[in-house]
Parts: sequence; C-alpha cells; structure tokens
Amino acid sequence: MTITPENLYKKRREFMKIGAGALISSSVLASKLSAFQFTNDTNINKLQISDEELATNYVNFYEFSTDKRKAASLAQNLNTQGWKIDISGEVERPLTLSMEDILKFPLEERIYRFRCVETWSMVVPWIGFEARRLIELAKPTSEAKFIKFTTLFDKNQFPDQDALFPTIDYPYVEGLRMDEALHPLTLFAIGMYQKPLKPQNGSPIRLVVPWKYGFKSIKSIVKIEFVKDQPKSTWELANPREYGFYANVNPNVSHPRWSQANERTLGDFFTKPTLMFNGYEKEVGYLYANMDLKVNF
Ligand SMILES: Nc1nc2c(c(=O)[nH]1)N[C@H]1C(S)=C(S)[C@@H](COP(=O)(O)O)O[C@H]1N2
Ligand SMILES: [Mo]
Repeated sequence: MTITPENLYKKRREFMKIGAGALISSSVLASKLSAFQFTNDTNINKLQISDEELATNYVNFYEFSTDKRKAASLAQNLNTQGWKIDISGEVERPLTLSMEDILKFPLEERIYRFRCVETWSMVVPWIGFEARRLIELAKPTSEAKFIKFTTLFDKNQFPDQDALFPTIDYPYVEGLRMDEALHPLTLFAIGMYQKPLKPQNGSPIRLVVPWKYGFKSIKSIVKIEFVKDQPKSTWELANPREYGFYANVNPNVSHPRWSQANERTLGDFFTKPTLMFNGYEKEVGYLYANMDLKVNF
C-alpha cells in the first residue's frame, strides 16, 4: 500500500490518541521493520557490498569518540526511546514526527557507495526513504532555500559533548541546498543490512547523501529546519579551509592534508581511483553545472 501524506496524518492522529508514538523500543522497531515491505535495490551497478562487521564497527561518531571502534562500542548505550524529529522553519506545516510516523514512509533498500574524506570508502545496503517525501509533507515555502539538520544534544549520552574540551562544536549540524535535498538519491536511512540502524551508524534515523563526503551524512537527527540562508555546518565551522559546505566527492580537488584522488574500500588491500561525485555524476552533475567546484568545494 502506498502511504500518502493524508494517510500519515490520519495514522498519526490515531497514535497520538493512544499515545503509542511515545514509547517504541528498538526491538519493536526491529519487528516493525521486518513486517514492513521494502523495495529491494537490484544493484544494477553490481557494487560489492562491504562486510557488515566493518561497516558497523569502523565508524565516525565523534559524540562518542574519535576512535572508530571505541565509538562503536560506546554507542551501544544510546537511548532512542520516544525519539522525535522536529520539523520547522520556512514551512507551511511544522511537524513533529515520531519513529512510528517515520516508518510510514515508503521504505526502499538502496545500495550506495559511501566515501569518507579520510579516503576510506564502503558500499552499504541502506534501508530508508527519499528525503523529498518528508520535505513534501512539511510543505516548504518559497523562502526555504536550504535545509539544516541537527543531531541530538545530550551530555548524559554522548561523552564528547560532556568533555571539558569537546573535539568539535555540538550539536553536530549539517545542511543541504533545497535542490540537493530534493534529489531522489538523498535518503533518510533508518536501517542497513536489512536491519534497523545500529546506534553507532546513527540510529534511529540519519541522512545519506551518496555523492558527498561522509561527514554530510549526519547521524541521529532530532531537528530539521527549512531556512533562507546557507547554514554553517559543523565541519565548516571547525575548519573552513578543509571542509566546505558542498563537500562533493571530487578526485580533482585535494583536501589540504591529503589527496582525494584515490580511496581504499574497507576490506580491500589496494586503493582505487575515486570517481567524480562518487560515481553519481550522471545523476547529480546538473546540480552544479554553473559552479566552480574548486571554489565551492
Ligand atoms: N552526528 C554525527 N554525524 C556524523 C558524524 C559524527 O561524528 N557525528 N561523522 C560523519 C562522518 S565523518 C562520516 S564518514 C559518517 C560515517 O558514517 P558511518 O560511521 O555510519 O560509516 O558519518 C557522519 N555523520
Ligand atoms: Mo568522514
């Protein structure tokens, strides 16, 4: 069955009446997910899917730790009960969605390349829905030119947020131009490897933008704001010379400290050339047709 916005609204009201949206454990989510039909990706690009153990234990989640494996183990305590996403700003319809609501969007599996600016990469079978579905629901006004995403801020849960000298400014913030966010490749992921997202990969819901460096794919989102002006993202604020707002994967534009020409896919011994827009040039190239990608990096 296709879920229309009206459907979602009706369901949401029912949930609110019985108050069921407030309490949803990850096991409930897991059984929901298995009960949900999702469209399978046929993997037309014949990408070799990364080992699940690597993709779920070699992670970047600075709120927990800058050490990848440590972050994965510390994340096990992340409490996502009663998780809600607040949607506001330049919209006709500000909304608060529970995970129950979120699971009403048409779920799909998408097998995407994923490339971190640190030059490692992987291929992940995500489960999620196109970001544009959620955007359409909120009905952005003509003033909405960008979207700003924010990760949970909770010092009781994230050791680095509670540190005397946090590694970066929190909460973690990211942004997309409206047309980037509306692009059908842009996903909100709620699962990977046919299971709900592990906490270390950004449960219960994260962004996935496969043609951009991994840091754009913000984890554990609690807030989505539609804004007039280009938001400053966390990494841009931390070091504007090293991390641009666009962060499109580009083998021809080096990061000041390392070349982006090659990458090493998790599990591989040898490196391989990095592809323009991470291999999605045909799909997304038009978004940047009139831009100097060396300036707008
Ligand atoms: N909130 C938050 N989101 C984040 C990060 C982070 O530290 N905090 N790291 C980013 C970086 S640098 C990368 S490469 C990807 C890593 O996703 P993965 O750990 O699921 O592979 O998440 C991105 N999203
Ligand atoms: Mo990254």
